[in-house]
Amino acid sequence: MLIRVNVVQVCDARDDDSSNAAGQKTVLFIIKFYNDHSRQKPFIQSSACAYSFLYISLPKIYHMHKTLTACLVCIFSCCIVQAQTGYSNFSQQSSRINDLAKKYPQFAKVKSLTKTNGGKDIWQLTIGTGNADTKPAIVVVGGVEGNYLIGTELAIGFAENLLEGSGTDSIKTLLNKTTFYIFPNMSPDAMEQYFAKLQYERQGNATVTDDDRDGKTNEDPFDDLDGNGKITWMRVESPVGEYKVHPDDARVLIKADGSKGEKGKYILYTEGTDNDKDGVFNEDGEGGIAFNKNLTFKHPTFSAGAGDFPASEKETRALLDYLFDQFNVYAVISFGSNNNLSVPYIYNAATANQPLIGSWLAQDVKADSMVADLYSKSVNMKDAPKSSAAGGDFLSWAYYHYGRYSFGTPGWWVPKSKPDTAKGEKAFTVDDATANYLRWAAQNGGAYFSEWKTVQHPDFPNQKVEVGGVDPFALINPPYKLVPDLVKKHSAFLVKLAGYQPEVDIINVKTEKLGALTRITADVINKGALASHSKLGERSYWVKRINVKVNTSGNQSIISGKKIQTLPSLEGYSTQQLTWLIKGTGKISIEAGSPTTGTKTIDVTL
Ligand SMILES: [Ca+2]
Ligand SMILES: [Ca+2]
Ligand SMILES: [Ca+2]
Ligand SMILES: [Ca+2]
Repeated sequence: MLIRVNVVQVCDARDDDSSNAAGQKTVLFIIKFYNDHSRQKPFIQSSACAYSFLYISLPKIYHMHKTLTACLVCIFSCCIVQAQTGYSNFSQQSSRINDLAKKYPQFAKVKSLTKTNGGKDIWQLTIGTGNADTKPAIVVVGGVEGNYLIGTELAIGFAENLLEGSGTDSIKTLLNKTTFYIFPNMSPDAMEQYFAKLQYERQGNATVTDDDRDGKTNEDPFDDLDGNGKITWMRVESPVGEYKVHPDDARVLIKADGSKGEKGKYILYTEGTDNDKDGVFNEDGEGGIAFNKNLTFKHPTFSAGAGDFPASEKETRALLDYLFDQFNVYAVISFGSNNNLSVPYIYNAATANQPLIGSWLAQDVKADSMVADLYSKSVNMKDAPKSSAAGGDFLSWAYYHYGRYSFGTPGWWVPKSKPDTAKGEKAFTVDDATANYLRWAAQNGGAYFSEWKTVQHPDFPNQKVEVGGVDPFALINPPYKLVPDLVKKHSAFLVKLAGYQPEVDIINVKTEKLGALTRITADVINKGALASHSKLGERSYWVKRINVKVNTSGNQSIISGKKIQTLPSLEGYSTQQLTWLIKGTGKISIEAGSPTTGTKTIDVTL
């Protein structure tokens, strides 16, 4: 807990303070209470409690300590303290999510989509106004992988930021136009391993699996050989080792390059023993099916963590069932290892034109680079690691099988460190992610690293075995103090992305009298930067096109032109001209719209 006391002003003695002699100076203090150093807003919600104004005359300032103490005791006794000093565990996440729905009932609704096999709720937050399901929508998904805690923080933090701003006109206008469906954590079973007694990076849920198909389940988990509560690495000295020490940092191992005549010294394993003596280490521990391997596009069937068939898991199934019913979704943002925001896709004609489309279509690649540009400007982070979707992943599903614009980012990565010349550091001779992390972390508050320590290992009785290395989670999750700023930047990005929303309008309406007939010409326009739907979506039943309808009545009839027609994907800021010949008199109406663009209706007098 941080208590901040601000001296606001030094002023003349208060008129009503009879104890102050005229001409004495008085100091006005404001006391604010913060959950921790990284939170930007005081946690005390009630304005009566949030600020305590103390007028203390200068001669009495020696009493200040006593007065402040009395005031603090008074405030503590009437407030509930919620400590938030690091990443939220599942129960804290659940409270944060449900609190939003309680605090902002006019904007936010929460429901549990399903429960995982581990008994944890998959929360859904819907943020919007009125009939939210009828407005164009953005989906935000966190916890795509259980070890990316930052993604869940970004998703919940976005909801919090958005709702905290819901009193402002700009956010009110946004929520009148756009709905956000937020699924903060798709991997709660796996994520809890961060908070468990034994900490290791886990992606699989609580479903029990036989990962190596030897007929036994969970028979060879990790083992904490050095007893530090974390699973790190284990290096075994061996003449046939593949790894050697990094030339610039002895704590780091890199692969020896045999083609350059380099010799390795170590075999590298994850920390543990071969419990079932099958020659493989830690091949089947707790942690079943990973959400990000359990989806339908290029499902990696038969690989560990993928599930026996796509969408085999309750959480996967529930999310897909829900989203397929939401025709109003035009973009899906996911926070996980797969990245097309800081490293946009490049068009590949050969794979894009295969019968089974294997890469983004040309028009959609353009949209990706436009949104990636917006992302880079919003978050201002460089040197993103390259990542490729491995199949069964959510980023691919949302584009190839759901037909929507799908954008993903890890949300954070270790920045490229610079050598500290004052300490005599030089640029690395070999680029390596771990060496870069250790240098960056040393300059930014300290590294999460366990020094290499020799252990007696039952599987290597006559060899030197050491346990150590970078701690789990450190390379992909920032120190928590950086989270609030990342949340702010990602929230700004999401709000700006909503500004790219496709929006249909009907303009340039002209009527010409041709005897008993009237020729009507009108432009259907997309006023948004994104197309009315993705180009790929044109092929999907689950994506609805812009529908243009002419409503006639009485003696009116349509002589030429279509009463109802659907338009192909209407590019951002583009128009399509339509024309009709109508017989009769009076008024007709023309309606154009789709779930992702909203609907516009105009009346035309014949
Ligand atoms: Ca097994
Ligand atoms: Ca085994
Ligand atoms: Ca350990
Ligand atoms: Ca084994």
